[in-house]
Amino acid sequence: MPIMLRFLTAGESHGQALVVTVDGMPAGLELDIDALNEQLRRRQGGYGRGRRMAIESDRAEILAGVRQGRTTGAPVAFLIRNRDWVNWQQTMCVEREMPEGASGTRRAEVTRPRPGHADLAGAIKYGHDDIRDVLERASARETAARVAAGSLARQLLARFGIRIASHVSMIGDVALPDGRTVSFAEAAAISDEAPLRCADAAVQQRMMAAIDRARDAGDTLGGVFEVIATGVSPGLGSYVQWDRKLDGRLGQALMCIHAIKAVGIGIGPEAALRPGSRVHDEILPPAADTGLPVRPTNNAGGLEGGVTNGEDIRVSGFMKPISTLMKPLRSVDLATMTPQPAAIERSDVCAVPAAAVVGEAMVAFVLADAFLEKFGGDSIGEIERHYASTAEEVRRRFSKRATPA
Ligand code: EPS
Repeated sequence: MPIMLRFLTAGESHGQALVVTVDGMPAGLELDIDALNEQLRRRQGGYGRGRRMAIESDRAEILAGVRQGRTTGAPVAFLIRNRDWVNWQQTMCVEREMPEGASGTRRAEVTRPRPGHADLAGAIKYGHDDIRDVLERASARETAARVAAGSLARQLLARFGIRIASHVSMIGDVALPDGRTVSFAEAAAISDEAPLRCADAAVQQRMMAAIDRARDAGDTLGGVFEVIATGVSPGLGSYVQWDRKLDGRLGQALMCIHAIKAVGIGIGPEAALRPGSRVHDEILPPAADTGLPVRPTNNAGGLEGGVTNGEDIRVSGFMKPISTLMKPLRSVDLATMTPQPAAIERSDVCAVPAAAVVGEAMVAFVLADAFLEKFGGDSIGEIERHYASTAEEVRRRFSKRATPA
């Protein structure tokens, strides 16, 4: 996979902090740290979150790669502290012997894996007896670090008029009506204070009631979110090689978010059910403003042949219900191999709106990577020159052909 931009995270859910290093950012991007922190705040919201989010107020500290407000071209490193750590020092201490004065309480080992979580597979893979060694890193807390990385990518894209928004289209079996398409403007206008960031207030009420019922039953709920990117230049990605197809890269970007079980592009799985005449987006002569042929519909979600076509990118993530159940499923105690209910850890009932924000971050990152591939350069100025000359060339080609003989 051609990668211009990459990031690596480290950190446990109840350790000292999360860290993330972003490599490949060009020099000269003005970094808006308040906007970045606003993205972290958005990730913490949503109806159905657990008590942890009342403890945390995530903020990124920049450790490297930025000087006097601008990226230098060096790797950018962020640190996000876990405020909850003070309650976990005895359980999470790095030292072999617990340091004197470590705060919190020492928690018992976790030995009853939760079905659906990484618990059992991780304990087998790494040879852990205490499942805490698995769940601390497998936790979706790690996504805070991804949002910091994605927010940096988003600021790069914004510099070139590419904007990203999301909305929640389904919680459990409560969904927007069939055929209801949410435009970019509509998704961008949804308030971050809206409990589930759903575009339809009445549907949102029913979604909240479904979450209440799940909570009362000791159960959890998943759902579907859609990420929309607008202003995306045509020609990102490529059809010439499997690992250059942008739909495949976006698919991976969403599939690797915790609890995502399927990804749809444009109308997604619906495309398999309809005849071709109701799937493919017709091509009409160019509009005066963009110079590009007009597409009256966008069922393809902005991607044909793994290449952006200039329409909005639309990608959906299908999230399974969170695997910690207050009324636990059957499991086995790995210490005794006897049947036991699965362990209960503090958790959320539903985290689909948070996953949508993480989805925005991952989409931003992959789009920024593909953008740098096409318009690459080591500084913003250099990229701007490449971008402007390509846009001008596209306009020139199509406008010349539109001129009557
Ligand atoms: C999360 C932090 C976690 C969970 C959740 C996401 O905090 P804690 O485990 O202390 O409650 O709220 O993680 C999971 C659902 C999971 O399965 O790990 C966060 O910051 O988003």
